[in-house]
Amino acid sequence: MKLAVVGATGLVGQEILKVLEERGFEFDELHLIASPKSVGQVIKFKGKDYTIKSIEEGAKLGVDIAIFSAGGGTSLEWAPKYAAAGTTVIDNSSAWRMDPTKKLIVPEINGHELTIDDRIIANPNCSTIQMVMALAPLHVKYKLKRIVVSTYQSVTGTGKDAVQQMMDERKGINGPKVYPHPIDMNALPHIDSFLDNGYTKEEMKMVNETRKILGDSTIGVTATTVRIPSIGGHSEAVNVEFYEDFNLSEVRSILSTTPGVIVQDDPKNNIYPMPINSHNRDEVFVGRIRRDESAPNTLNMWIVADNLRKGAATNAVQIAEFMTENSLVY
Ligand code: 2RA
Repeated sequence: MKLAVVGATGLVGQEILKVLEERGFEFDELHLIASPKSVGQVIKFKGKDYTIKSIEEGAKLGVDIAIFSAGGGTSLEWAPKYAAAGTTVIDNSSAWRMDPTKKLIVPEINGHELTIDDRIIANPNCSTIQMVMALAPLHVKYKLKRIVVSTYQSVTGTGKDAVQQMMDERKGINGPKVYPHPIDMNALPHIDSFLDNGYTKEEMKMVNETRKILGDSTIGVTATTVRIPSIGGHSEAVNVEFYEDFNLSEVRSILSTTPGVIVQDDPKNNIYPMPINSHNRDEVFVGRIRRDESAPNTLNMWIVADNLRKGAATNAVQIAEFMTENSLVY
């Protein structure tokens, strides 16, 4: 089993390495690949030195699985080349997510769709993954009609330079800027670029990816995505209308027994999910579960997860595990 991590020096790439180590993912060879500026650098993994290789070199190594986290442009160009060479590509960018010939996978929800013929598998957007993890089991029971979501997203979702901008601002340093406005002590209702319909790409990812993962194009979804000066995870206020009525204790019990979901919902004791607690955790945390008293069959929830973990690295590694455990890799 030859494994490659493409984009190994980025925030998600680094997190993928941590997750591979923590989960004891087994391989015979590991190849770390990154952009030309990092080629030749040495990265330690499990006490062993790995020299960063170029993406061109990586394509010739006959790797079985490549986890890509190198951006959409790189993925559009290189994922098909790796796939043509027999590699199963698990891609963390948005390049393939809405391609009807590619699967968009959250293993706990639709891993069963994967087959040996899937050569490029899309990893969904972070803000979508954590939301569908909590909504999928409720959809099975009560059937989703409409979702209204507002996000509070960590700067880690933008990358290392964004974390640096926030830290620089905090120290009064006038450093390079990633965002069009200050991020520290601010909130930017602007994640990814704006589209002609007035929404951002991030907002439309939440709409389209949710429907694709849940396999139901009739679900109404509307999103407002906001960047806030936090690290450790994305938070989401989610208002969900169902076709069927629910009972709150049953909702709690469904969520409490959903693998990968942890209910933290004891407001009297100030217990609710927060990014400070989701940091470095693989689970999705749900709290503030309450009935929307202004509308029938409607629920409010607060969903928090480490966007670099379940929102990116962990989900990608889980897909790799699913493919190997089910002998779906050539
Ligand atoms: C963000 N969703 O947080 C993105 C990262 N994929 O900006």
